[in-house]
Amino acid sequence: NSVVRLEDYIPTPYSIDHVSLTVRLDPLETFVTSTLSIAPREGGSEEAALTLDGDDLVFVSARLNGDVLEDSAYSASDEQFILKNPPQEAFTLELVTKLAPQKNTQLMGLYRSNGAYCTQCEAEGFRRITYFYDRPDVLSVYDVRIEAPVEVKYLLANGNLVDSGTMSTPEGYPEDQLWHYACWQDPFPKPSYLFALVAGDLARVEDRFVTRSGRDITLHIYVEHGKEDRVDHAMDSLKRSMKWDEDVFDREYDLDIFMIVAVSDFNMGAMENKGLNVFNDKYVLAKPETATDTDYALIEGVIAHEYFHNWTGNRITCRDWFQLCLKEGLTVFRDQEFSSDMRSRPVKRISDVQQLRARQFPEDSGPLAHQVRPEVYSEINNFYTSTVYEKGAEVCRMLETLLGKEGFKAGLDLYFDRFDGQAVTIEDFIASFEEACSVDLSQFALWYRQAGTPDLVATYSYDAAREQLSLSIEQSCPPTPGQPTKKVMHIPVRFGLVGRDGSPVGFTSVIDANSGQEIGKSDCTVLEIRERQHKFILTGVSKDAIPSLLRGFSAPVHLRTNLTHDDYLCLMGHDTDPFNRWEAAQFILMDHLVQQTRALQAGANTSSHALDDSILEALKACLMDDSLEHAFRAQLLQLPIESDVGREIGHDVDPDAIHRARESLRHALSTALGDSLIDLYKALDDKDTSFRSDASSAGRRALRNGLLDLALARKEEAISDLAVAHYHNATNMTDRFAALASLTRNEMPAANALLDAFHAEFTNDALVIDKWLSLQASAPQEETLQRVKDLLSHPSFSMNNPNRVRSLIGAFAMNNQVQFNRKDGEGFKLVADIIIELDKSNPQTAARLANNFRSWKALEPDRQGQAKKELLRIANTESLSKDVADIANRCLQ
Ligand code: B3K
Ligand code: ZN
Repeated sequence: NSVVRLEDYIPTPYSIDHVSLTVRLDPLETFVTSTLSIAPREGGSEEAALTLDGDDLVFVSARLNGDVLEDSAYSASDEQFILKNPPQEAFTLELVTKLAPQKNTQLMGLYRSNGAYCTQCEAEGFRRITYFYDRPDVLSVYDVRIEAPVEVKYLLANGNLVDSGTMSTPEGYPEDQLWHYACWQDPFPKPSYLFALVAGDLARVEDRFVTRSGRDITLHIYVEHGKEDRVDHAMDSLKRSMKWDEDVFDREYDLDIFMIVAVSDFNMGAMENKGLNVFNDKYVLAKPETATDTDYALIEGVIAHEYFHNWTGNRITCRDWFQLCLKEGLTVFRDQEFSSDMRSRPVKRISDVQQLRARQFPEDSGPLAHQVRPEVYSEINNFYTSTVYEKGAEVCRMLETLLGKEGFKAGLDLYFDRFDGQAVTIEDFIASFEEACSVDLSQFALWYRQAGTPDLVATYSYDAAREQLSLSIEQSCPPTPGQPTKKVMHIPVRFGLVGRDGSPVGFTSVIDANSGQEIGKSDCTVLEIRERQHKFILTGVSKDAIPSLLRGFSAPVHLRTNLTHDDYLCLMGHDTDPFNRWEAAQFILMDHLVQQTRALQAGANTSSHALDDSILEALKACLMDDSLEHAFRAQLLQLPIESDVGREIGHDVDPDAIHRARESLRHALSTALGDSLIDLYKALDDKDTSFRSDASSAGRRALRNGLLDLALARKEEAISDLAVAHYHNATNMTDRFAALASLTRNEMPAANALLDAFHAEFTNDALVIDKWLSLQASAPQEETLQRVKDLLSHPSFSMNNPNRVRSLIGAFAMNNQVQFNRKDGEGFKLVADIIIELDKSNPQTAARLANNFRSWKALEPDRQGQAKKELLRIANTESLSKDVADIANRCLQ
């Protein structure tokens, strides 16, 4: 079991300054001729052999400086090319390999999707095309010539198109078959993982963007024929991203053309290849009849994310894959900021925190926990995680909170200036901020090196006589694999005071009680927690007040406080920080759910723990408050999800009890809010049928659909009828699918006929069918298991397409806590069966599915036993991929 360690990093002994590739495309016999300009690196060890990476390659031939190499001068296998005694001055090496893209089911390297050729090289896919130093610190300028029959209409690669035309038919092909070629040049040195090639008979949508310095950029989006009418939103998002990066980060685009290609077979969301982004079509295609508001928002965010990589990732890249968060965390932070500016900042923040809690927190609290910047891996593809991405983004956000907007910008500007064109490390990144802001970030840097979600316990008290509010914050961090003890971290806690009447309360100064120093005046908004037990005193607090802590979720921590139920109600109704209003509601609801679950587990019946009237009043007040955004009110309606409740409980988790507790809370809320839900639902009906995808229209739909869903918790026939009418009257997918989903999840009898009708209407629309699959897989009822099994052989399902697999099996394992975690172990068994089968063709996607076992150790003993049995069965499967073996073994450790 070979592992790669950060501490073992050494540069390559040779540089590859230029790559000239000729790719002659053929489904089964593609020839790749790669001519490398190589030179020994200064200070590199003399006479070291040149060892290039390969993966599953068929070697054809090799030449050194134009001469055929003697057999004894090299060795070539499917996974390596070694030139034994390279010249100690610059030389060229020509390597020819042969590929069968049609047979590439891993979707890494060169493969075919719906008849088109495309590539995916990050992290280590380029070595499946040709032998290379396939690592991010080897930067080369690429010239690419693509050859294919003219039916393969578009021939695309990175950079600018420099030549194209017809050519004579290559030997071995029918003489009447016409061939053509295209030559592309990318002037920016790049690592091999950013290489891309796309070729096929696609449809092209064109537009342009003029940069702020006046350069005219051609924009092309390529999609399957017939999908041209679903590209507008992606194109518009791209132009807004380009403008925003100029306005906010001073980053301008650098090539003459920017291309996006949407393909239907793709392992992840999208890929930022220089000048030629390749996308999962799910993150490009949208029209109101087929895409929901959530899809629109995701497309906007992913288009922005990949575009922003041009600077954070491409112009400045990673020295090695341990530094992945250098580009990913920062780019997620940038796309989150973009979406905040395009939409509502508080609503975006709440949904990002919901994501973080749903995905990163469970990872961080289970056997797969790892650092934002890991130090060892056996399969890098398994580290494209929520920790690297989302927690990585939180670390950037904390830097901004600590340094202020200007300080953060100054640090980033220095980073861009200093490291443009280089492959760098997290240390380089941090040093830019330290230097630009003259601060010491050594303690802060622990965020990259320590895994686990820190726990903060805050205790406050008010001394009326002294007019002082004292606040003590204790931090700890639970052990994670390989890290039994943790150092004290540097944690920004944004805060403010709210009076018991709801009005903001001021103070005159902030004293660090540990040092006795005054650290802030009345404008202080952030407490920097730097000690295990850090105490602060706010002076000049003229009346009793409640501290509103961790405003905007200023750090990715788990916070407990001595605030009372009434304190939280007050924050919920009055905090000036919208995030904390939502958070206060969540806290109260979570507290209720945890207690109710415990009672159920102890044998009580469902309504043992009544909901306090004061919460109902407070929720109702917020819901009816027209000064609050619709989207925000919709978020207030969402109860904590079942997996969050499980994590809050932490051990001996019984997903059935959680589900029952949550359903009974929904029922109680629905009943108590009564007609007001339906009245508001009706009042929000927009008679204007023209669809607008903007944030405020989407917010109105979200609230209306949320109200309908909560009303359905009562399971009354009249409300079911209303939902059915909602389905039929819907003029867009958002409303239509919301009705279908609510009827299905609330187990209303009307759901089945509508599910069939929905399928019949959208049979040929794979992205809509994905919604249909995942909705059925997420339904909590007992029959879901059998239904998922049946769907595996449904004509609309295919194990070869990652989107279908994720929609059916991924949704079942991720969104269906009750059925995946069945006590009889059948849920685990089903998912394990799929993982084992899928691993044979697509290990990367199989490993992703295996991640869903990450919380098994927190389950009650019976379920733990069932999960462990399946994990062992996976781990003991013969010829298991490294990808799946790594996840299964770490889960079992
Ligand atoms: N950088 C790619 C992810 C590649 C994953 C390879 N297993 C997408 C992104 O983060 O933008
Ligand atoms: Zn990214």
